[in-house]
Amino acid sequence: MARVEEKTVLCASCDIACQLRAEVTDGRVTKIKSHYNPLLKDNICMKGIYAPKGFAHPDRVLYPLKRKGERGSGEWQRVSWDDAMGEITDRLKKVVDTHGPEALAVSTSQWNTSTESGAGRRFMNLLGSPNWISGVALCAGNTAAVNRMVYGWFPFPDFASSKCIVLFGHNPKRHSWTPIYNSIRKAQQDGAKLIVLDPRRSESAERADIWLPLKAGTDAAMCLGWLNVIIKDELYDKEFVAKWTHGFDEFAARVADFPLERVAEITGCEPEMIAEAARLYATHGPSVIPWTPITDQQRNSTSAIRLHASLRAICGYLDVPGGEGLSGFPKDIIPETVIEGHDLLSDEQKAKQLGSDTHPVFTYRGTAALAAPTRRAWGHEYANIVMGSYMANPSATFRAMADGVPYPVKAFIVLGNNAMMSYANMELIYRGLMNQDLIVAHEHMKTPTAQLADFILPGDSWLERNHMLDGYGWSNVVRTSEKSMEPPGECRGVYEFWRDLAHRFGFGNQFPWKTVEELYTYRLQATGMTWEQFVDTYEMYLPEPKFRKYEENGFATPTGKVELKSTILEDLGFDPLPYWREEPEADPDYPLQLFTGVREDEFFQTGQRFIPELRKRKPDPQMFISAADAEEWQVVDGDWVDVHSKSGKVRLQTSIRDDMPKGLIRVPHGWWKPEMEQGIKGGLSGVWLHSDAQVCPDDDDFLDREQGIPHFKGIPARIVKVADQRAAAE
Ligand SMILES: Nc1nc2c(c(=O)[nH]1)N[C@H]1C(S)=C(S)[C@@H](COP(=O)(O)OP(=O)(O)OC[C@H]3O[C@@H](n4cnc5c(=O)[nH]c(N)nc54)[C@H](O)[C@@H]3O)O[C@H]1N2
Ligand SMILES: Nc1nc2c(c(=O)[nH]1)N[C@H]1C(S)=C(S)[C@@H](COP(=O)(O)OP(=O)(O)OC[C@H]3O[C@@H](n4cnc5c(=O)[nH]c(N)nc54)[C@H](O)[C@@H]3O)O[C@H]1N2
Ligand code: SF4
Ligand SMILES: [Mo]
Repeated sequence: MARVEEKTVLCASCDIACQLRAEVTDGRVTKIKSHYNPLLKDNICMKGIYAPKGFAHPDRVLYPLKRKGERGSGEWQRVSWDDAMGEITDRLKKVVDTHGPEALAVSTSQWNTSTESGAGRRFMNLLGSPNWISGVALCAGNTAAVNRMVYGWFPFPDFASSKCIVLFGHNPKRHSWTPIYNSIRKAQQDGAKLIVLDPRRSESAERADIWLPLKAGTDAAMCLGWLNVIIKDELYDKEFVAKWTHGFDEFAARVADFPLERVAEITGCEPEMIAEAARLYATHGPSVIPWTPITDQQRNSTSAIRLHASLRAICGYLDVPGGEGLSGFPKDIIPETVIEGHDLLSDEQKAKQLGSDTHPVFTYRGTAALAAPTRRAWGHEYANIVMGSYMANPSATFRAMADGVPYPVKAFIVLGNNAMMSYANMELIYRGLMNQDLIVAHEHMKTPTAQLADFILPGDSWLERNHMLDGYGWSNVVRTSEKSMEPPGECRGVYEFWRDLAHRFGFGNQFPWKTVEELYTYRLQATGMTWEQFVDTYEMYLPEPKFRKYEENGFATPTGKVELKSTILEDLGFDPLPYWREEPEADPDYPLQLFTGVREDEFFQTGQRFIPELRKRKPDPQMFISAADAEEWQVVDGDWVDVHSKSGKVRLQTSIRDDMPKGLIRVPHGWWKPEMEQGIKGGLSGVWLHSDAQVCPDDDDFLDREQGIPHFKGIPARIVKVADQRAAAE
């Protein structure tokens, strides 16, 4: 008789971390199901369902691999963990001895490697390198850092009790961020209004009470328009503003520069519609503006995010039921940032963090003024929410890797992150990777990034490890995930990697926890439980909700108030008020605009394209275009085209869609073809054909000023139909 049991797990096939149930038959996971808890029921998508297929794929890397021949040769030899770690240590020591510890850069994912529990940063801080980057620089982490500047934490929406939900582009679907999609649908069923701002008639736009089809990249201007209406019509919470905000008069004067006619011209929306949406938001509350990656990825990103924060604050929606909660650290649990040990890194090394001189917002320099206020309000100095504070700037890091400016970076460790395709300016990233003395990739698959490594180390998967997730340091809900099966081959977790490296570097006394479970037990000490007892007792550990917590200790900002006018930005030499930065002058050679995005149901970012059941549903990358543009550019459905920007081109298949506005095309993120030939000579599995990172520029015009993150929403573009259609289709 087969032995069947069920475990509660946290899916890490995307970053929303649904709590699911794994059916285990004779020690192997045979099925993934949604949780029986009615609140979690149906929080599952096809990526979660097919995850076990992916983890059992014959191409998964199961043993440590060492490169044979030149970098990118595509040839590997199997080595033992001990040999791999020994050689990695020797080579990293050599880099550090020659160039200093800052010559190590690390790039990680925020979710699939979060079982490290802060160990990676701890190692780097002990070694002396501040050069840590991640996709969170373009996704939530940077929003968290900017929100901290305004009111000291990154709020989380209370969908269940909200009366009005505003989606700036963000478009959760049945198979994209399923729990958020379910929460929004439920709130709508309970009577909440939905306002959607999207240049495209998205699925969310279809269900909205108000849809504002704004021009791509104009979200900050739109917010200034809303604020203009709200302040002029006195629809804001005057008591809160008087008591709890800093710089309201100057903020209001800036907003007054944006009358609706001006905003209508910038955004392309009707002034009456803009006013109607603003009034609904302000008067039909409590309202929420859930986090959106769209404003994470714009040249006006810092202003747009600050404006969202300011809207929440002045309308009185901060830390109230149905509004947006500022949770603080989890109760009774040592936060991950304490394990990260940012006080172990000297001020001298912190000052070397790449990009912090020009684009400081999420670096040590930009967040320094928050240390004392964060301790006052929340009890700890470092709040690394969504790992988005204390980061180096990605573009500056790749420049240091490629050109040695301002100093060389010569060793790169990449964990659960397909770095080559996951930032802007792929050509620069490639040059940076090719100029390294050591690249280590902790991975499941031979991604284009891993193909350029010296060592590929086999990572475990979320079914094969225990996990205690502290809400990415964002919410104070702690959730647990039980190991459901043994990792195959010699796959190992990221914690083990960092601990092993730390011991080899002589930092063993700072890594006393032999396993990540021991570290969890250490973090849980105030609960009086071991990890084993905790996971047996709790799937979810959450404190009683408390509201208006700022009334006790103020906001975690230098003034203790909501900084509508930022003392931090002022001190850093930036405009302390949110502003609108005009688009660069139009270039007649690139008359279209492209954006990257519209996530695909089947895949998470650059992943999953090797899973046949999913790939069959979406075999090729598609460019969305309106019928009018298609006619003008003489392409028909199914045509292969090269979409060009000034930085490069990407090959895509035409899909004519009536949800697309004229002048704007969609470029999908994350396409490579695992079935194509590996290695540099083979084209790194199609990355030079299909990766969107080729068309994303990172020169000054297309970088946000304060954070230095790239603009993905409105890049000047043109289309060239591929001459040999048959060859392109192969
Ligand atoms: N050019 C461009 N860049 C972007 C974006 C864009 O639109 N365009 N989008 C941005 C956004 S929104 C995000 S969220 C980021 C995402 O960027 P990434 O964090 O790089 O996410 P993925 O592309 O999914 O790559 C994750 C990798 O981890 C591997 N992996 C999966 N699970 C595990 C595990 O448990 N252990 C280990 N060791 N490896 C694992 C997968 O095989 C995969 O190669 O990219 C950002 N970068
Ligand atoms: N199945 C699946 N689900 C996923 C992911 C995945 O890869 N696959 N990725 C996850 C991750 S990491 C993220 S970050 C999210 C991203 O998911 P979403 O937040 O939904 O983002 P996108 O799907 O990229 O784009 C959403 C909408 O933004 C609109 N848009 C484009 N430019 C602009 C603009 O300038 N302003 C405004 N207001 N709207 C604009 C587009 O038309 C599109 O309809 O999805 C998550 N969920
Ligand atoms: S939405 Fe899908 S991929 Fe993401 S955590 Fe939930 S089940 Fe996993
Ligand atoms: Mo993301």
